[in-house]
Order: sequence, then structure tokens, then C-alpha cells
Amino acid sequence: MTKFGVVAMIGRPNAGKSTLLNHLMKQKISIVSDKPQTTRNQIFGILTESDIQIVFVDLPGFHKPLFEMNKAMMQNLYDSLDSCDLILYMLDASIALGRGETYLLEQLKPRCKDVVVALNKIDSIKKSRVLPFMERFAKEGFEAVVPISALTGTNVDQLMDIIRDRLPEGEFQYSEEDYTNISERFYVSEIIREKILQETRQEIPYCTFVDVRVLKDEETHVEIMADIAVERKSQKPILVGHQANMVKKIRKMAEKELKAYFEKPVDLELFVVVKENWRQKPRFMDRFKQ
Ligand SMILES: Nc1nc2c(ncn2[C@@H]2O[C@H](COP(=O)(O)OP(=O)(O)OP(=O)(O)O)[C@@H](O)[C@H]2O)c(=O)[nH]1
Ligand SMILES: [Mg+2]
Repeated sequence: MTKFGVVAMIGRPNAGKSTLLNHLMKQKISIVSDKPQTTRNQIFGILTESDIQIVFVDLPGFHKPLFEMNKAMMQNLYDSLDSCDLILYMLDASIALGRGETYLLEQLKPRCKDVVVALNKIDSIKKSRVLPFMERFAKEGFEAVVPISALTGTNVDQLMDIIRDRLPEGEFQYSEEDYTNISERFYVSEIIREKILQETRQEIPYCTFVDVRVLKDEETHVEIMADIAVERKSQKPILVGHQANMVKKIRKMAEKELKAYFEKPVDLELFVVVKENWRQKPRFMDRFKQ
């Protein structure tokens, strides 16, 4: 008999959920950055082994939503919590439990039997700091608590054994070739957004979205045209930069990574456009509803 299960990856922004997804899938599926609220959608990594298929659902970090966009992001998280077989609750063990973390912990407590806790980033802390976390979670009723490093892979095998153990019997729901739910076009837009997150500061990483308008995969090269939307006119020159240096840098970095992905040269054109207050407008929200 085979096993099949959906694992929702829940945690505060920056906990390392997307880093772990990529590690588990042995390839980049979800973008990563040192800024909170990097992931905005439900991103599946479908892992098929001989007798088990696991759908890891990478999700936006749990936060208080202030804009319509953030409400849509949080809806993804709640939808996933409702429909998953197991919750993988990840937290950054290199920082103390803050108010947001304890709030999330309280939300998950009633379902603690369905939760596996991964205390992440243990590569960056002293061993003696892990034990108090373990004790705290055990006291709260969470039975499976594993200290890991998503970055180096420490204890990830042990975490996987616990996950495999706890998933129900069932038929595979995806073909063995399927490894994600996201389209190539979406992936390209995310790679561009990742470079924006890396290179820009303050509100710019949060007030942008990327729309890939043209994606032509030709025999010799790939042609891409994408809009980067900001919310206000005043943000446009910041993103474009002095002598267009910022947008050029973002383009070069994205081109380099996409060249490796497509295994051929990539010709990327970026256009910075203004979509007034888009984060508050319902007509822009469809892109976050998945
Ligand atoms: N030292 C260390 N850093 C890590 C580890 N896992 C993730 N990080 C770093 O933490 C930051 C956030 O990682 P992400 O994977 O983007 O976090 P996330 O939980 O997906 O964040 P959101 O998408 O914003 O919810 C990045 O700078 C990662 O490189 C880890 O095990 N150790
Ligand atoms: Mg993420």
C-alpha cells in the first residue's frame, strides 16, 4: 500500500520555509530572501518516492494583514491549514519567541497532534539554546519537535522520517513527473522578484509585483518582457536607479539565473510601471489566490 499526504509549511515570515522546500526538492522551486514576506502564494513541491508521495505546500509567513494583498496571502495559509494532512510548523530558533510567534503557537495548539515542529537555523546557534525550545514545545503538547538546519540539511532526514511516518495511506494524486504546481511564467516572475528583494530596501520590496508579459522559448535563446509594478510615482525612480543602474542590476542577476534554468541565453527586458495602490485593490488580488 502506498502513502499520500499534503504537508502545509506554516511559520512566521523568514523562518526558512522556502529554504527547506528547496532543500527537500533538491532544486529551487520557491524564492528565498532575508526580507520577511517573500513568499506570497501556495507553492507545491511534490516529492515522489517509491511508496510515498508528499506534497509540501510552501506558504506565506503568518502575519497580521494590513493590505488586501496580505489578506489574500493569509487566506492561502488558512485554506492550506484546512485541507492538509499534516502541519510542518517551522520557526527560527536563533531568535527568542516574540509575540507573533506565541500567537501562532496558540493557534496551532488545538491541532498539536497534527503538527511536526521544526526548530530551524540551528547552524547559527549554540546547542544549549535548543533544549529550552524543545522543553517549551513539549510542555505545550507538541510531540514531534526536531531541531534542523534547512540551510545545511542537518537533521532533515530525521524530520522526513517523522513526516513519512505520520502521513496516511493513499493513492498517489500526481504523476511521477509532476514536481510543482507553478507555471514557468510564474517561476520567471518570482526569480525577477527575488532579485528586487535582494537589491532594494525599505518599502520597495513589498510594494512591487512582477508581470511577465512575453515569454518566448526559442531554439537558441529565451525572450522575456516583464513589467515591475510599484505603487506610487515616487517609487519608480528608486527602482530604476541612477542612470538606470538598479533596474540594470536586477536584469543582469535575473538573466544569469534564468540562463542556468533554461540552459540557453536569456534576453530580459524590464519595464517599471506604476499601479497606484495596487496592494489595496481587489482587481489585483487574483494573482495571490492560489
Ligand atoms: N543560518 C540559517 N539561515 C537560514 C536557514 N534557513 C533559512 N535561512 C535564511 O533565512 C532567510 C529566510 O529564508 P526563507 O526560506 O526565505 O524564509 P521563509 O520562511 O520562506 O520566509 P517568508 O517567505 O517570508 O515567509 C534567508 O536569508 C535564508 O537564507 C538555516 O537553516 N540557517
Ligand atoms: Mg518563503
